[in-house]
Formats: sequence, C-alpha cells, structure tokens
Amino acid sequence: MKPLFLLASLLFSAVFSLHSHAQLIASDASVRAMPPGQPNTAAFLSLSNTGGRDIRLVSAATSVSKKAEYHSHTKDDKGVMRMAKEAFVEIKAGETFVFKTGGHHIMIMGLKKALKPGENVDMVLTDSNGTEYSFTFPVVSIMAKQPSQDHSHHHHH
Ligand SMILES: [Cu+2]
Repeated sequence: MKPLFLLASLLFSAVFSLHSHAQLIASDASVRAMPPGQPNTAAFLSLSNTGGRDIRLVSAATSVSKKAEYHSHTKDDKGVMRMAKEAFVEIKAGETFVFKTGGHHIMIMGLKKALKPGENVDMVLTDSNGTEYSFTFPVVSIMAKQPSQDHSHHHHH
C-alpha cells in the first residue's frame, strides 16, 4: 500500500468508528432558566439508544457550571418529593430514556453565570466505556410550557 492511501484508509476508519458510537439520539432537550442568584438548574431530554448494546452513562459535564450530576426524583415515606444523586443512568439497547420534570434530570450545579432563555448549553455525557456524547440544550424560561405536578407527567410519549 502507498503511504498516502494507507493514511486515507486510517482516517476513514477513524471517522467510521466515531460514527458507530453515535447511537444516542437526543430529542426535547432543554435547560431551565433560573432567576438570578440561583446556583443550580436542571437539564431535561429524551435519549434514544439506537445501538445494539446498553449504554450506562456515568458522568456529565458542561462548561456553564462547576459540575453536573444525574439525579432522580422519588417520593419519601411522607410523600415528599426528594432528589437523589444517581451513580449512573442506564439506557437499554433500542429503548428511550426520558429525563423529565418530576423524574430523572441532569442537575447542573454551581452555575458560573445566570442562563438566559435563547442561549445554548453544551453538555458532554460520558458512558462507562469512556465514550463521550455531546448535546446542545436550549435554555428555556421557567414559565415556558412547564408541565405542572398534578397533570401531564403520566404522559410518556
Ligand atoms: Cu436534582
């Protein structure tokens, strides 16, 4: 093989292997704008695993905050909703995992500045193999089509 051809085929296989990792498809992504002075906010989205293997997301990071964590919302024995940090989130092959109000969410902690509606937040989610998935979240007003606690959170689709 001529060196140039070899280089081209190496580049092609690198691009191809990157592409084969792109098996998490995001939809309905949003980050909630919070009033000035609030240190934390939350990101929501649906992630569809179009690949043939389960994906275990173990970390999240964004440039707009000091850290980001996977959280769940659960009811305690007094019926009070509480957030808990989750070590990972598992997205089964062929299934869609929904981060939504009142359920799982990506907690954005230690905001470096207030986020305004219309801005975008870039976030990288990393799985247990070290594969990174990059997504862009539009910042939306806390007033905008916020599903309330007493209805619509049973609608999964
Ligand atoms: Cu939280």
